[in-house]
Amino acid sequence: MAATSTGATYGRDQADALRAAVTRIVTDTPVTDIHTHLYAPPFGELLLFGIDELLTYHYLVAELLRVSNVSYDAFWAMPKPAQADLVWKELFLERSPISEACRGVLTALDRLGLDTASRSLGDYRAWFRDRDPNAHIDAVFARANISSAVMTNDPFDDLERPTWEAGYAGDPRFHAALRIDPLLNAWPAANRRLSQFGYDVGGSIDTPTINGVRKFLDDRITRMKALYMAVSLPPDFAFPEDSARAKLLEHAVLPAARDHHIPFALMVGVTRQVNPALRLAGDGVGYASLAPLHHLCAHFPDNKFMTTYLARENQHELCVAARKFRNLLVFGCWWFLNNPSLIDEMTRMRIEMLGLSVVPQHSDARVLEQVIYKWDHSRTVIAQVLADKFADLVRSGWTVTEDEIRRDAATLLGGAFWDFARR
Ligand code: HDL
Ligand code: ZN
Repeated sequence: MAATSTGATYGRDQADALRAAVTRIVTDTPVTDIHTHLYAPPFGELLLFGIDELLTYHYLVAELLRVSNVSYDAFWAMPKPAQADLVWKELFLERSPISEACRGVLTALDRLGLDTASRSLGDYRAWFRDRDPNAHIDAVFARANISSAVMTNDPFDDLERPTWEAGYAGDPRFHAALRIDPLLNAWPAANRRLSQFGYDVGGSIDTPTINGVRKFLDDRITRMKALYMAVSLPPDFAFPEDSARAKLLEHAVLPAARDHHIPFALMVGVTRQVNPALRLAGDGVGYASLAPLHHLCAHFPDNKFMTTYLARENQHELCVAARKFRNLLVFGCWWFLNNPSLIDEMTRMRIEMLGLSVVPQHSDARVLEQVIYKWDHSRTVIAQVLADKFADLVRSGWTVTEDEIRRDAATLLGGAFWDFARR
């Protein structure tokens, strides 16, 4: 919900009123959540919601298995409600839930009107049991003040593909993003799948195979109305290099993104399955070179690159890279960076070096109600940073109107993305 403007103007003598106005406006400005793992209702069980899903989020599983004596195998053998019971007991009752992921569950419950002081898991389960998915999405998006969210759509996912093939016609609350990790990171298996899908691809990456991959990408981008294509990449991602990934990237993926005028999102620095026993919670992080990104931005000027890096140590040089390349848009405090202390550090760095030409945050939500806490916590930090920056401005004698603050907040909370995507 966006409130109407008061028409006020703020100068150096209205510092407190300015800070209050920035906080109110950042809270009131709807956001486009450009990277989530949420799904529109027709995707069925892929759309996760409710207290048991919130409590068994892989961030909490990792934290539970640090403090619990239960074996990995015993935990995975439990039914989900029993897993949630154990998380609740170990991380919320026997220890105060002060980690960001624990605190997030409580923020979500509280903002949905549930009494967290009761600590009654049974009451929470009963409340979620009665929810109608469509109405619940509207209620949750309203509380998170989300105008729309972008899904992560994997054309190789056997659970997701049938919904597209059954004629899914879209949902204004959810946009699609074509996620191509299997194609770029596991070519032999993807090659076999593309053949099964009926695309003319051979074992070697020659011109006919490139053309077959390109047809696949064109088909999926068009069918999904994909806002962008995305891939997550390991810390040692290299480009150029003599590899299947590099050939497919140069000769199929980037030409397709260019011709469809959509960005290509590089999500760099994830070391998959450092501890496989943790399953989805088993991925790690590594420092990555920015050389491949510099090369891609410089040598493919007609492509638009969105990027987020997973290592804290990459963040400053990423801001510098974005200053060098107008076809590069930095986004989000991804995954292990999505914590208030790091969101603050990164958002300050980004605004100081990039002004408003950045996307400060995405939620990465996997469970519907997580968008409430991920955006509540992030808006609080983004508002604090923005208020400080506006305070710096008026300290120089500059004045700023409420409409200008609203304009700039809208840029950070979606406008910069949409301008880039539509450029
Ligand atoms: O690759 C990704 O998109 C990551 O966000 C992973 O899905 C990760 O498991 C995650 O949920 N991070 O928040
Ligand atoms: Zn993600």
